[in-house]
Amino acid sequence: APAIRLEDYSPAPYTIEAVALDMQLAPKATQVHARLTIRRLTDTLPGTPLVLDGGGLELTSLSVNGVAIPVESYTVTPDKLELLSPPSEPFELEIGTRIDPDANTQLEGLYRSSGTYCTQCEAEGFRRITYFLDRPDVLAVYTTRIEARKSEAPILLGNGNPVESGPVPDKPERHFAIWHDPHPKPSYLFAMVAGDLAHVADSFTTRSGRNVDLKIYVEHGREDKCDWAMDSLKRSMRWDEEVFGCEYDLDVFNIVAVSDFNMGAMENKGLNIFNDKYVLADQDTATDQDYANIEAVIAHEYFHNWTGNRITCRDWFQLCLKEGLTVFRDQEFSSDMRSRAVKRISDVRLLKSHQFPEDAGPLAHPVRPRKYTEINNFYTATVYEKGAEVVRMLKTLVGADGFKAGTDLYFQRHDGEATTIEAFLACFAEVSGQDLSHFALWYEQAGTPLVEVESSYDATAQSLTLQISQEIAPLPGQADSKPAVIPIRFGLIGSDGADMSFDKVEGAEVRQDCLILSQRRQTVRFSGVSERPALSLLRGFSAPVKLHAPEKDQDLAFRAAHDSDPFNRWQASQTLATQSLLRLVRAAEAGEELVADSVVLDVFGSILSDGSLDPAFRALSLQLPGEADLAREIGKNVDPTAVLKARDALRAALGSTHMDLLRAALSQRESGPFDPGAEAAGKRALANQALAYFAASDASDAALIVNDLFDRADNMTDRLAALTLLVHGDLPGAQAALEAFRNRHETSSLALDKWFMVQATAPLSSTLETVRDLAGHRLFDENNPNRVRSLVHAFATGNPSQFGRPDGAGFSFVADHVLALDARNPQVAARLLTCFRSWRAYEAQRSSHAEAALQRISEAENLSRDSRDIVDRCLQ
Ligand code: BAL
Ligand code: ZN
Repeated sequence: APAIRLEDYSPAPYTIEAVALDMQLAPKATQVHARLTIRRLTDTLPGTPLVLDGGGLELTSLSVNGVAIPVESYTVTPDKLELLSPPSEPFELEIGTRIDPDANTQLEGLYRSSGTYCTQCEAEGFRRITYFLDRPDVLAVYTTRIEARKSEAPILLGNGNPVESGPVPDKPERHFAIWHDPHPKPSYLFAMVAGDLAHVADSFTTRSGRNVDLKIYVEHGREDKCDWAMDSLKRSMRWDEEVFGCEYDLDVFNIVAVSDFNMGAMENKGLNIFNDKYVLADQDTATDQDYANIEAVIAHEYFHNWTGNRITCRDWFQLCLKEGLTVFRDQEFSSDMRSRAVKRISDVRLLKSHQFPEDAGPLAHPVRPRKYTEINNFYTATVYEKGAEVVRMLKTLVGADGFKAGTDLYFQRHDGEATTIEAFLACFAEVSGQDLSHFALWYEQAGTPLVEVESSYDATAQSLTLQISQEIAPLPGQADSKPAVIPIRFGLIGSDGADMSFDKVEGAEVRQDCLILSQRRQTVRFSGVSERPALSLLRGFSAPVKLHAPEKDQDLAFRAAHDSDPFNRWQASQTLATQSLLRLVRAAEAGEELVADSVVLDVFGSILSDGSLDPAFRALSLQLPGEADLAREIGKNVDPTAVLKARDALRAALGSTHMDLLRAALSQRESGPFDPGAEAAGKRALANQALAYFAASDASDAALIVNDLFDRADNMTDRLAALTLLVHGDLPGAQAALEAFRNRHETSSLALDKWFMVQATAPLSSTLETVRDLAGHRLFDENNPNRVRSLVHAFATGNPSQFGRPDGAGFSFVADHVLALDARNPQVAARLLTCFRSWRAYEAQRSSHAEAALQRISEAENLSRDSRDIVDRCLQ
């Protein structure tokens, strides 16, 4: 497929101003009638052909201004409809198409999930419903009439506000509903749902007094799992008014949860459709992480109403315009709902584990890509998470007030438009008076800058000198990099643990506590520094960079105890653990004895016993870097078995060294009624982290205590934590616990996903066999994306030592699944395929096996455009 390039953007020659859709639903033959009001743009020559996008469509009728048009005046294929000489005056084009929702396994366009008709149109699914200018810069007002058998689909939902509904004359078994959305929108925000659904209802009054009916629709019997989602929605609506000044703009806001969904959720105007994983929660089936995710995703989709829907993207290259900004907004929301420090640490962990490897390998791309062959492959951690980091840096640079003024201007100036990153940045440049042209490089350049800092202190001159450089390693299509604007928040910590003052700084701009780098190499000199400070750099992770600032273990331990910035306190303990683990990896590779460093054991002991710290923060600080994090640090010639051994050795040493402290922490586990809030969740996280180390220790009663927690747990967080320790540690009782878990949750598919996932991520040599068996289990469903993700994807991304088995069998297994899946659901297949992206970092034997698996995929016939794109880039 030819690449689509940003530089080739031009507006469509025609626009579609209004859409009246009539959808006659039937499982195998849904009839769609679209009446499009089309206008030629003034720059378009009369007679210019009109080319509409299609996707596997069957045309059943076609007329212009009410008159069927002769066959010689158009050409049609399932993927394209071309009017050779359309009227030069505004006209109405009526198109009939027939589609088969039941046959739609790719879950784009109109499909059925557990019998419910639903749609997914972003990015290019609307063209699978009718022929259209299916691009985000064509904004139309939609009216949708939905008609279905009343018994099959008593609930009929569309975008916007409900207008009318009732029985269909002369067809007693059918009924209809009409929905009208007054806000012009791109086709990717179209949605429709029809099915036999239950709902919960609530309401919200906006700050200007608009009453909004809120409803969450779910399968019957799941109504009692919607409370948290509804509560999150109301909090999101209020927060967006208070913090961003954004008010809701329709009479209803509907959310529908479906069980077959490619993405997490979708922000269709007034009718969000969700993967049910991000809606349904109760004590028995959802973990604390699930609760936090639901809160964040509900907020994210709601926030899109302004950042995405009212102001949308001119073209798909601008995807980060809505996604990066909206992720930033949902992160801020969660920070306000929970602990800001804990949220920041969690977000940075996610960024480093998902985005950094993407940015360092063959799939690296700028936050705003310049070309794509399949846009579905650009819903990436780079566009989303790095995109959010870029917005965060923008806020740091222009300040909180400048940021507020900039977003106010953006909302006011671009409301109702499809726009660009340039237009977005211009708002902030204008209100702050800052030139942001150099900063804009963050949108253009791929790769994670490596910032190296060497410091020297001169006691006589009382000065501190930093030699700073920044560099991005060469990437495919990006041999050289340019230096970026990098805001480095910092502090100089004195021996008393407090931040020190200094007189002046030369060699870089400093604004408050922020050093602003802009050159490849800079020498920065602080004067008036009264003693050698401990240097705390990149506080709050103020820029998405890799920081190398050599620091002794003792200095890291000092900062882990004293840094006034909680993020850097956490980072100091992580860096310390990482350095220690990397030494253990080298020892494991050399076949030496693995002896843990005492300074790490001490620091972890202090955190464990420091009751003054927030439990959630302590839990995070006690977590070791993951196997994949260590592999990323090692960078090349990675042997995941050595990494696993090193990590296991340190876990065991931590457990055995601190057995008494751990026992004490375990005894503090709280009982009482379940509370899903952040504070109670933090206590559970700490208790379960302590349990994990205890399970890794040489305590003779470790297995007993874990089994006991599994049996007694009254919530999913604790039950799953115990099950994971039993299964991953191959402890006595593991098989019985797996069976008990499956029996208990046989009818909850989200809980069963966890049952598959625990087994898929066990770092055991038997796991591949287990996973193979599970892929043939009666409860496995290869058509359900969540189930595939919980087994195959979890194995490929959450089990580095077994996916990366030295015999290549892990790679081969995943490749088989990519190929099988590709024919049914290319989007999910291509996403699974991205787990190979770091294949060149393995040691030689493993990387040759991984390459062979990729070659086999590449040579398959009829590979989808989605998978072709990923495999080609991985092998390039
Ligand atoms: N727009 C796709 C799903 C999301 O990012 O909200
Ligand atoms: Zn989004």
